[in-house]
Amino acid sequence: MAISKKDFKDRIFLFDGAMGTMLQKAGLKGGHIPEELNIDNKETVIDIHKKYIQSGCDIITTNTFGANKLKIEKSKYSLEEIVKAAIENAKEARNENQSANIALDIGPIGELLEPMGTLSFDEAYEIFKEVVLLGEKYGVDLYIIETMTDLNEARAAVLAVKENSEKPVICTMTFEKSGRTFTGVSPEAMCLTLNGLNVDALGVNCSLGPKELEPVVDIILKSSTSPVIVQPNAGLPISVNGETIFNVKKEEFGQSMLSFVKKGVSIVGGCCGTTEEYIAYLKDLIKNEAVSQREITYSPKICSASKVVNIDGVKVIGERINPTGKKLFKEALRNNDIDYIIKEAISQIELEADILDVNVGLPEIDEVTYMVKVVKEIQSVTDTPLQIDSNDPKVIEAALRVYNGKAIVNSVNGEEKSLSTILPIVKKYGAAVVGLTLDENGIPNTAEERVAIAKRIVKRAEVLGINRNDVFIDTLTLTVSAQQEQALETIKAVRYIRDELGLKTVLGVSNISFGLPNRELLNRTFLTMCLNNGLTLPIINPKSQEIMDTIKAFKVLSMEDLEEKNYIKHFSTNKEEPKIAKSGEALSLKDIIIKGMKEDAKKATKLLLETKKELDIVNEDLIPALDIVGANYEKGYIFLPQLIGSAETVKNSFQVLKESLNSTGGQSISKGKIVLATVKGDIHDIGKNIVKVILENYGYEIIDLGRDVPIENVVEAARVHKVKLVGLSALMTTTVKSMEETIKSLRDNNIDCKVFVGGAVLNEDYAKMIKADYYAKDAKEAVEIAKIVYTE
Ligand code: B1M
Repeated sequence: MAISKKDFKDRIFLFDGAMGTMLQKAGLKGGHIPEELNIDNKETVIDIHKKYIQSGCDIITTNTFGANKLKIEKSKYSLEEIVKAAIENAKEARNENQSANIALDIGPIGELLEPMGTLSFDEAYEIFKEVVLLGEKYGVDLYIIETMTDLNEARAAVLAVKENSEKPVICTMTFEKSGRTFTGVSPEAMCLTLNGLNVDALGVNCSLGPKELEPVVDIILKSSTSPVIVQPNAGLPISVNGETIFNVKKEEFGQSMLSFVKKGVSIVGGCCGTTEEYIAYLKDLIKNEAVSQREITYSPKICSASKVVNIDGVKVIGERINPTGKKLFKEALRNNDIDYIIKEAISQIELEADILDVNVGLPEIDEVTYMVKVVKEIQSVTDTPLQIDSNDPKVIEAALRVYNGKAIVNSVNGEEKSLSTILPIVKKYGAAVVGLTLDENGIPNTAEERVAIAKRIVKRAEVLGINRNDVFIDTLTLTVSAQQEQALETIKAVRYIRDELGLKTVLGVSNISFGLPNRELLNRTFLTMCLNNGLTLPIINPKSQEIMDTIKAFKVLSMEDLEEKNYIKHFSTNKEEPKIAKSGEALSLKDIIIKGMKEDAKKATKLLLETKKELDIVNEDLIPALDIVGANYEKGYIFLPQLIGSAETVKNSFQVLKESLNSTGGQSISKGKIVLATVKGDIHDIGKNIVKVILENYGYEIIDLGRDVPIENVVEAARVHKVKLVGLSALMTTTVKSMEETIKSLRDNNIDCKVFVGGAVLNEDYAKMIKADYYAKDAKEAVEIAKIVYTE
């Protein structure tokens, strides 16, 4: 009988092992598309499925890991032919044991999504949807999305299943030793986001051996409200007498998996290197196990892909991304000046906002398009979670679709229309929501009436399956100059919500003081009174130092800032003043690069060119900024999306430098040809591109082979163009080896040329060791080398 969504909560399930390594073992040679074997060598695929079924697994996985439009572009078969054959093979193997279920395997697309790559969320969704529709057409029992490293890609795949199928869906991601995925996703952020999307199980696959995965599994078990699945590798691959084996034996693998089951993991299986023997051994160990109950205390948390904000105390929501009452902001929206908005985001974060409210509602702009754009841009430069602020359900849904994490929706209210349109969207995307205590009759005068509306909102949310702790109640700040008695009613309602309903509260604080002098004083005093009565999420202007200082002081007095650590850190006399990205104020090019403000980079570079030479800008601004970015990345302060954001910013700056160089110093007669390449395995090409432009500027003709260049392409280019000089760049310790092999291949093929090498990872000694003729520290030295070679 086909598996149901409920089954995962009630019993232990055993998945199979890894199709990929089994196919390799069966003789699959590198360079083939493994999914073609569903047609070309179906017996082998069926045999692998049968082996796993015989070893006792409950679910087998189709041979479709790479079956998507992009990955099989070069295949002789269509996507439909491949998926159909894969499902038929699994069905044929199932004749062995009709109780085995068939999961359609969905792997990563193979191209990065924005902002790390160029694929849009919608394109990714469509690619996954195509596969899911084939799964439905040819009949699978469930879907497993696996080996994901980008949370947004995982989200696109989950939505593609949920919107096109009723079948259960499992999603697993792959974590590195650092405890995060390659793009910086934390296990907790994965759980919050995928639980919100209502997956039927989630967890981790591939990555490492089971022991190394334990810390990640422990976090997932504590965080996930969905059943948890674990499918590790059989350790690391090692080569013994030319054969690849994995260093964790089936006994060790099985015992680790059993301990996971005892802790509460309810779906187990294997990834790379786990043959049928591993699965059979594991089956034997877990056959009498029942699902171990886990203690999960649900606390309200929101997140981006790499940062979780626990609403366990006062958290500041920055209010500045909102055109209301802000002339400059309105102008920025009308002029499509995204950098202005990004600056508002960055400066609020630097001033310690925990969450950013995002509101782009202006009657004359297309709010849906703009909201999506702003959400995407903000999440490419920062990992601070967002609050999506709009009245329009279409805007909210469009923003939640691209938001990479668990957001807050601002807001729903007690009106029937609002409840019935906003809450289903909140539920579908797994967001938290602000509940405004007003309804068809407007804002009630008394605290009791507001609390009654709050109760109604919470009840409706719960009916839809939204956890009541994810509803943050806004008891509404009214202007004290118009309705003086209302301030105390608002505060009373805050206290009631905390004490009687046990929920978190939100208030836009500064409304209190409209129309009165010394607004800061009233705002600050009202804020203190509210905080003391339980306000958790003040929506405020982080640029107001007095307000922010008040919150810091409150946290000390309310025992939230234990041992006054944060207070002392902030107010100690010898702390460094942060450089704040104030809107309207010019930042240095270095800061612009560090913050990833792409558009501002061009302006700042042009300005600098008035006082500095191009190469000085490279050496004194670009490289030092990227050094800081690199160090922040290494320390885990920023993650891949931000690293890429800074790299893109440098590209914009360098484009301006290049134009300037070409307009001033270009020389028309070639002094000689030079082949340049960033070596195989390395995609860092900023440095190589600088070297290229400078050499061209000195009159050399550059044959630029690009980055990640195969050894044979370098050899071929050097031969065909009969160059006297080849330049190779490498930025990573791991790719110096590939540089050495490229040099060796040039020598072995008797190419009569000199080789010079460069890149931050090299030095004179390394260059000698890998048998390069010259080492260039920077672009200037590259020119010196070219002069020597071409005047010899
Ligand atoms: Co990455 N990256 N990166 N990265 N990245 C480094 C190199 C790293 C040191 C960061 C860190 O962890 N601290 C680290 C390498 C660690 C190591 O092996 N020692 C690293 C890593 C780990 C990675 C990834 C693996 C991250 C990941 O995906 N988890 C991944 C690698 C992918 C791959 O290559 N297979 C990756 C990806 C990226 C981005 C795509 C995001 C981006 C590159 C964008 C691009 O190049 N198009 C990027 C960036 C920007 C960096 C840092 C921050 C900056 C590099 C740079 O452009 N510097 C870098 C940290 C750092 O260097 N501080 C880092 C500025 C550039 C002008 O300097 O290239 O040294 P440089 O060039 C100088 C000189 O060295 C010399 O002249 C230039 C001008 O003076 N020179 C030559 C260079 N080549 C020359 C050739 C010559 C002559 C002189 O003759 C031929």
